[in-house]
Amino acid sequence: MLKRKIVFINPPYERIAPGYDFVRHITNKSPSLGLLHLAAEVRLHGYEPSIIESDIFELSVDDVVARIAQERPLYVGITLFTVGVWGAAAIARGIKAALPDTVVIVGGPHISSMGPETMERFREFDYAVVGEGEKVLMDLLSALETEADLRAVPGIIFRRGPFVQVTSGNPVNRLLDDLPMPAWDLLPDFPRAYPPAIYDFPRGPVATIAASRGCPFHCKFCDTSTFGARVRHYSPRKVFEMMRHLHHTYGVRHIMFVDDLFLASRQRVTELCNLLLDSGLRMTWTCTARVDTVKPDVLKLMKQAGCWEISFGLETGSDDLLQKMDKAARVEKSELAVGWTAEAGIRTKGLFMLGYPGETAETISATKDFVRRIPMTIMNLTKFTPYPGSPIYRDLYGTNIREDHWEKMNGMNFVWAPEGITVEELDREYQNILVAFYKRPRMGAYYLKLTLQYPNHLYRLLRFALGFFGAKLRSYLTGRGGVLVRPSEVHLDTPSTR
Ligand code: B12
Ligand code: SF4
Repeated sequence: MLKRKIVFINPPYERIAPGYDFVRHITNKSPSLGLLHLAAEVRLHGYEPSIIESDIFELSVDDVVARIAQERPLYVGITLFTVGVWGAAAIARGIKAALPDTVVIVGGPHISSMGPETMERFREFDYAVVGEGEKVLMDLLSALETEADLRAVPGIIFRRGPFVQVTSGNPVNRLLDDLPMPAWDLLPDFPRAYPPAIYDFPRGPVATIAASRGCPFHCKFCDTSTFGARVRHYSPRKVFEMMRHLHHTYGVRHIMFVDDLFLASRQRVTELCNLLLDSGLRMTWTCTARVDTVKPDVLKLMKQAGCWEISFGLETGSDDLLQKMDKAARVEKSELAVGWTAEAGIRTKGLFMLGYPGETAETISATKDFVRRIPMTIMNLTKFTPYPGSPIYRDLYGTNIREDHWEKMNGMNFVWAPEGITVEELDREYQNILVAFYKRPRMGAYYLKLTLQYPNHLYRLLRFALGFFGAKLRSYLTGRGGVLVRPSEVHLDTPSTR
């Protein structure tokens, strides 16, 4: 019997802001874990899935369409981040032209936050799945194949003539342990082709795991519409088994936990650490945490069990801005958590953003002071972006759709500027904050030591450095005074243009 083919696509998207191309050498190349989960699920039900990671293999829209035309699948499933919607639509149009009978299904964070609007705008997408995809996709495929009434499938969007219909309900997987393991075997050249950002891991190869889903908090810049507020966990035993499988089957040496709240349950983390310690499985790992979820004793245990780095959403050095963001923590708490983490011998990656509504010269200066005084080892600074689905999006745009901004929503473009600051000033401050943090003898010595300890990062670093100095030089030579961003290529919203 011929198997039913389904090709999953992570579409091409603008990953790097114009003027910052050199950043490509050091950024994260993790595959879509969502597609790996979906591929495993459909395979379990007799389908023949494959996965195309466009950005990682630098495939254009035409490349992807040509591959689909060759494979002739019954279905195509595209994952949508806001930044990737236009690329995905171009792919869907190409597929419709080449293979009119192939059904195009979309899902992912952008659909969870702006599904009906997207389906209205892009008629090249046939069906959309809202929220968590495993169960709903299977229900949709089964309804399509048995010609059942689509209105009975909860959590989908489809068309009836010119109208878009949304079915209510958003079934979530309550027992994550029942899901099949992500289909890592379907990824070409896994795990070597998928390194995370430079200096974010000691030794590769690396793989990602989401050990839980959901977050009950409502930080105003964050889009939590895919997994919702209810936190669900894999059991520590299952997480341990996934780690062991990755290690033994693919030689993976480092795991990046991508859960929103890895430390939400200290008991589970403690159990996982004990399993790792008892088994002697010597893998390193990193995770994300809120500053109010760490305590010295757990940190110590995590370190013993291989934890190498924790990413904290520190955001800013200003309490006033933290309050505006509805972050429960304050600067003092952040300092305490980062201090405890350093004492436990775990690195801190600080996640910051610049340009949030209410940002001023004072808050920028507070952030510069803050990043210099805490024992943080790596800093990730994104340019504030109001993602659809985040509470701040509604505050800034109400029910407007702003699809003209979607292609720029990668955290590396300013698509909105706070009152009284220009994009050029923000861009200059963006560089200044990073320089304030990295350009210190202490950091120089630290990174030199790290590079000697883990020389695998050197090649990527050199390519980045050459690119950066080249871009700076070009900026000075063309009279742009060292500014790297090219404002003519950025659509910007300011209070006066809205
Ligand atoms: C790991 C991660 C990354 C990794 C891997 C990205 C990837 N392609 O998966 C890296 C570091 C590369 C990354 C980069 C970016 N990320 Co990111 N990332 C995450 C994070 C923390 C976890 C994602 C994850 O693996 N979840 C677990 C898997 C199982 O879930 P999933 O991928 O969502 O898939 C499920 C459903 O969405 C659905 N589904 C997904 N695709 C499809 C397709 C079909 C056909 C169907 C039926 C269903 C379906 O079913 C899946 C299984 O249940 C999330 C936060 C979060 N909680 O999700 C942010 C998040 C997804 N990222 C976000 C953003 C903005 C970005 C960037 C644009 C900028 C940035 N901040 O770095 C880039 C662009 C990336 C891109 N286009 O690939 C936003 C997305 C908001 C939006 N509306 O676009 C999120 C939600 C963070 C947030 N809270 O604001 N990211
Ligand atoms: S930033 Fe983190 S804690 Fe806040 S809502 Fe998003 S996932 Fe939850």
